[in-house]
Amino acid sequence: MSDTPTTQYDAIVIGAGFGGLYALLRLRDELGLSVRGFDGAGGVGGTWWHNRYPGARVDAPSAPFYAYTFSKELVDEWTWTETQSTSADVLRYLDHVADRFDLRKDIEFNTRVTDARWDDDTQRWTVETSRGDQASARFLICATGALFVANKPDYPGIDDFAGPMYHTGRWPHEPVSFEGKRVAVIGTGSSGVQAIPEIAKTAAHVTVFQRTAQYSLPARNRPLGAEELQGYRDDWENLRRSMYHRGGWPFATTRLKASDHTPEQRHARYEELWEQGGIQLSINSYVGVLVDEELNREVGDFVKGKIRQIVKDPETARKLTPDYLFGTKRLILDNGYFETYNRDNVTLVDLREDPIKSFTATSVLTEHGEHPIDLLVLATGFDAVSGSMLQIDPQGRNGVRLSDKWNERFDTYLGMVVSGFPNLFMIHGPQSPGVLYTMPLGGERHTAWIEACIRHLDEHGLGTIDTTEDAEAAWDDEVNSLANRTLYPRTKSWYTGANIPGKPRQFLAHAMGSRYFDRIDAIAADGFPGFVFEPRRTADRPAPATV
Ligand code: N01
Repeated sequence: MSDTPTTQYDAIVIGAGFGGLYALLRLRDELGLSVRGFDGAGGVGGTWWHNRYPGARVDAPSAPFYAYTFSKELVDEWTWTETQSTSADVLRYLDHVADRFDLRKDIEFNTRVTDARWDDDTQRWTVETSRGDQASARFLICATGALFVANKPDYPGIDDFAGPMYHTGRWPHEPVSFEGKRVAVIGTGSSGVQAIPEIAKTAAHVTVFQRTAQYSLPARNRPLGAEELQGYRDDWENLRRSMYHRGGWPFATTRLKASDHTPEQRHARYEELWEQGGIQLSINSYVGVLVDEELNREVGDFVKGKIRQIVKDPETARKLTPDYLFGTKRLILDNGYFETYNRDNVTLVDLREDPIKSFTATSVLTEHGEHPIDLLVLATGFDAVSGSMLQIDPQGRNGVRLSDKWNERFDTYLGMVVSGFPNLFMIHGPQSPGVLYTMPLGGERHTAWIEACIRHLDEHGLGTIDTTEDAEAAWDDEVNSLANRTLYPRTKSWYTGANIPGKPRQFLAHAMGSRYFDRIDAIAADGFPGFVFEPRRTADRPAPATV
């Protein structure tokens, strides 16, 4: 660390997305702490600041639920216009939130936290930033994003390609024109599936390079009428309550069992839910789609049948047919993805049959051919969940780095704290529900827990909170045993770290969203079992920072 003078705060919040903005607000306005936020981006938005690729939308029927729930006034004053919000809409909303709650003045934008180090003597974290400044605080809140560190494939010669190359997760803010261009898209996860139909509308040609065929359901996005939105506002308390208890969404989850219906009745139900679109087929068909393999295969076969119906060329339809268990990779919602393959200007290359060998300045070379291109889009995903924390790689007690601690497993307690890293809290960390829950609401609930924890420390004259390896081992058992009751671990996905070469394989999320949050609330109410505390060594809070 440099010798630059260090500015003192009570808390530092890394990240100005949904999670970080709310943590800043609560810690500042409810606890009265001096708080400094940092974000490498030029404005608020977190993941949304960077994911502005064509077609980028929330991958759920989002409005008005993919938003903050804490303020009824905010719900009343914000008008969502479509059922599946665009990236631009979400950014506008977060800009509004930042202004409404006067958050910007406490955030340094265009400023990455490049290092963080714990000092046991002062019981404080010191961070260093990309501007070469230092700041120190009792608490380090890491709202660094589950889908932040872009994964760039290391194909031979990829950097020899002379045309523009864009990663969907790092999309430029200037408009990108595809007009008249031959475009290659590598990757068919949510980002690729959202982007491909939009790009195909204006490009001369789109060649899609697919490694794994995906399940995707029709989003059935539509305008959200004023009356419908008002209905949600009027019923907000009920909706919010059901979001708390239904995996983060208020939509009814079915109690029907597959055995309640005949195969014909089940098929009719799948048809109906397919027509309704969104995540209905997965959450509202029958209990246990992600647990019961036979049921899962039946639902998966139904979707495969739909792909065959939509895609006119049987060979393309065959290549687009997934061969893994339904929903065990992140389920995708699309607006005309499979239909796009009926266009004359779209070609699919199945990388399992025709792998990429290398790139030239003007083309992609595969085993069986050359594909001349003008523009390359990498929709190749993220070093998910753990990647953004490891990019900072904080140094905890005894000089141990997080990368030392996490070299074989991403151990945490409650998905929020790591032993040896006192007073560091992760929002949406590994082994918390994160991406399996509605993230804005999950961030609110994590923040409420952190707030309760800081109150507990202050009320009891405590300086540090840490956990133990025993608590982490027990948590690891719990997370694994829950995951192993589902079909998720059976598939290679970013949920299990399998998308990144060399990354430890581990199911990265706690699979019981709402019950997880009830559980951590109970732990807080119970006096924080599984944690260890030390008395505060400095009597006074540092004076509020002057900057
Ligand atoms: O990333 P992905 P994404 N060569 O990892 C392929 C969220 N999201 O950016 O399946 C060739 O899902 C890879 O192939 P495979 C959402 O939660 C949210 O699309 O690993 N291909 C896959 O097809 C989503 O799940 C919103 O075999 C390579 C694709 O690239 C998550 O972000 C909107 C490759 C990557 O798919 C990630 O989605 C959009 C290689 N070397 C997305 N490496 C919101 O609502 C990877 N692939 C916030």
